[in-house]
Amino acid sequence: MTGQFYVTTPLYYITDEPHIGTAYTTIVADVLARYKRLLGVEVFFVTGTDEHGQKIARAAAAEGLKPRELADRFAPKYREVWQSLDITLDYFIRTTDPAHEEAVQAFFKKVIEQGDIYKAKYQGWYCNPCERYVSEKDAPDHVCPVCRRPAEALEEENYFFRLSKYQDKMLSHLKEHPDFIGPTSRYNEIRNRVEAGLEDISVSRSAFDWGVPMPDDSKQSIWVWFDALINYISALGYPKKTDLFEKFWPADVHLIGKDILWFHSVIWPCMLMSAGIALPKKIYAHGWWTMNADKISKSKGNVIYPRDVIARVGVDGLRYFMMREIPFGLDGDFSNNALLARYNNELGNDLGNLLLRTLTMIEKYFQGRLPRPAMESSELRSAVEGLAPQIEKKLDQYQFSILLEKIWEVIRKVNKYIDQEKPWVLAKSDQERLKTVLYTVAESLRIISIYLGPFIPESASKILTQLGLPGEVGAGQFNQAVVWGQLPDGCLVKKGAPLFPKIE
Ligand code: ME8
Repeated sequence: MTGQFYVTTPLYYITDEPHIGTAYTTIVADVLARYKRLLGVEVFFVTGTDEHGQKIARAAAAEGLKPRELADRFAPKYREVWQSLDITLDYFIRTTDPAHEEAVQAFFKKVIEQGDIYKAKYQGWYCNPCERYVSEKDAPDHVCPVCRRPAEALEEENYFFRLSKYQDKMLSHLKEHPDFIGPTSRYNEIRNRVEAGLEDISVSRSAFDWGVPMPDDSKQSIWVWFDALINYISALGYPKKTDLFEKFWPADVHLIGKDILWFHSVIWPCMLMSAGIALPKKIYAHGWWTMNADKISKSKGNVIYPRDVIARVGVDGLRYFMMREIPFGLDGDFSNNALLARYNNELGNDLGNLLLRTLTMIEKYFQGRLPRPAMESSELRSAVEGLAPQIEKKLDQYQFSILLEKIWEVIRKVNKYIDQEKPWVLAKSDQERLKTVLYTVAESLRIISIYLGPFIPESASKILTQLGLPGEVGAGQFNQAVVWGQLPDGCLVKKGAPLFPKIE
């Protein structure tokens, strides 16, 4: 193993089961985690559920349930859906886990010890769906600047966190680490806001008790965001000095949606500075999946559930579409036409049919046993080999859609090679050349399926088994597995059902 990689998703609110928006962040994290493991990096991948706060308390009351009952209904749904999407998470955390609640209190005590907590009156506005305080300055119209819903008037005696104390330190950190926030447009946005000044924030609520109690004041509960952010270290065992913590903190990347960037890129780092803990290396904020330009979210009533998409295009159809359709960082529409076009054309025609026709020819011309010709180089071989060094680079730049585009350029080259070489003509005229051509195609497919494994794991594994190989490439095996020429002589292929049957 070389190196470590700690990747997290937000902890999702348990007011509903996962939808394609929350699935998106989780799939991206999974793609990264799978690639890093293949490259021999030791990975810790954490996701989970955010279960405290007024939003959950109200959602539970609306259903005649206790908040805990609502949480217990939906938290297992998250696990189930992640499993159905082939998510290879290492740890699932719930903010109601006793160990997490203890970690929150321990962290809060540390911040108190630094003199960073004081009691004062909060008089202002609060957005319940976002669980955020909305200041008069940011929203003179009292409409939440993020979700555009009316905020509620709030007047409470609360505990405040001295965010303002960390303004200079935060700004220096941003200046010294231009890669701290991605994409760059978001970095600039946050830097401008920090330059404009940080104000202290209320970090407790007194109006309801569904939260972690404040140390030494059980009438107040800790604000749900202050509580939930701490998961990124409690998942590693904080406040205990565990091996996991030593190994994986600071996190390599917190993957989030752009709606919650401020919490992650300013509030969380300032909390960590106060507690004397190192800052995460990177926060990457992606865009929103929209429907007719409206953000997909439960409260907008335009939710799409993964299972409904899976029923049509399969798990890999969904994973591929989400990773390919929009450049990471930007918004994009989840359109049915685009989904079907990518499924039928790219997965079905370009890749699925390529496998099918290759195996059909190997069965027809060589009774299914692919002979290995003398190794020769070709333009196609160079194109396939040329992708390998780009993978890590594009991943580290979060350019998933560009990477897939590049892989597809090569897949199209394989198809073109077959059309140009015409194995059906060679079968009558040149057996030696036929061997070389079919081996070149099959070997290209083998290597391409390894490149695609993290994106479409089930299908990639099926390609390998249909080529007569073990379906898995082990951790750390990537560089060795993509070396050209490893399909053995006489390899017995096993044609299966089409990988991506056409959808009308
Ligand atoms: O914000 N498009 O939880 P949440 C893309 N509990 N991504 C989307 C999306 C969409 N339409 N809708 C949701 C919370 N997401 C807090 C987080 S973390 C310590 C606490 C994704 O259930 C995106 O990653 O509202 C967004 O940041 C997250 O779901 C919000 O999930």
